[in-house]
Amino acid sequence: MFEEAQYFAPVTTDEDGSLKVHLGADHPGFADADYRARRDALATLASNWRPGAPCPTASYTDDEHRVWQVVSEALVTKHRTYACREFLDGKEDLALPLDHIPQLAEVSDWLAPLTGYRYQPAAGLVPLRDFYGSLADKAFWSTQYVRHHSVPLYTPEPDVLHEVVGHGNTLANPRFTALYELAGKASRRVRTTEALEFVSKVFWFTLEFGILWEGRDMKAYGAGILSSPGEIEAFRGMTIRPLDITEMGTQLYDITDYQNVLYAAESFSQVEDVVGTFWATCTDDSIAAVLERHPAHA
Ligand code: TIH
Ligand code: FE2
Repeated sequence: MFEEAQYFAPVTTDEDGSLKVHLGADHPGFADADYRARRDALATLASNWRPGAPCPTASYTDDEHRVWQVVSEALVTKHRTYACREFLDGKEDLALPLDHIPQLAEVSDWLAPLTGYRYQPAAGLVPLRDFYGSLADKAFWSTQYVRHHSVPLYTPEPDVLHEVVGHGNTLANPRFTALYELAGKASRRVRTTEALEFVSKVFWFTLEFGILWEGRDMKAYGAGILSSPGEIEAFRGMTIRPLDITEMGTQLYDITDYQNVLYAAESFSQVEDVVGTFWATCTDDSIAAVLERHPAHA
C-alpha cells in the first residue's frame, strides 16, 4: 500500500491508552526487550500530544545519545564532501549538537528565527494527507525514537536522526522551506489519491532522495541520503537520470534499501524551477492527464 511508502511499524493502543509498536521479526530491535519498551514509551508520549502544545520531552538514555553521536560525527566530513551548499548553509545556522539528541521542541525554537518551521511528534505512520498538508502550515511531523544501535549507518525507518539531521538542516534554509511549503500546498490542492501519490513520489525523489550538480561535483540534497552515513557514500554509484517530473511521479521504488535510481538536477535553481513550479501549479486534472499517457507503476 502506498501509505507505507515510508517504512513504519504498525502501532496499536492498549486498554490503558498506552501504545504498542509492532516491530517485524526482521527488525534489528525485534529481540531487544529494552529497545521495544523504548519504542512503546516514545509512541505513547507522542500520542498524548495535542496540536498547539510544544513537543513533549523525550528523556533519552545514554545509549540513545551515543547512537546520535556516532551518526552525527560520521556525517561531519561526509556532509562537507557530499551535501549541497544550501544544506551546509542550513546546517551552519541550525548548529545541531553532535554529542546528544536535541529535543524536538528545542529544534523548533532554533528553526523559528530561521524559517518558522516547527516539529510535531508522530507516534507512527502519519497519513499522507496529514503529513504533506501540515507542510503548508510550516509544521513537520516527526518521529522521536532512535534507530537500533546495531544499524547506525542505515535504517529503512525514519527516526529522529533522519528527521532532525536529514530534514532539520534543510528546514533551516528558506530556499528549501519554500519547496516544502509548495509541496504542502500542492497536497492540499489535489483531491484524488492518484494525484496525491504523484505529488508524494516527486517529494520522495527530490526532498528525500534528490541529488544535484554543483559544477562537476555531484551532491545530495535529499534528507534520506543526508541522514545515512551508509547511503551517502553510495549514491554516486547509482543509476542517475535527469530530473523529470513524469518519471519521478510514476517511478516504483523499494523503501527497504539504498535507492538505486536517482534523479539529478543541474543545480538547486533547477529544482526550484522544475519541481517548485510543478508543485505550485499541479492539479488533479494536470496530473490525471500525465497519468493517462504514463500509467504509474503501482
Ligand atoms: N534511510 C534513512 C537513514 O538511514 O537515515 C532513513 C529514511 C529516509 C527515508 C525514509 S527512511
Ligand atoms: Fe523523510
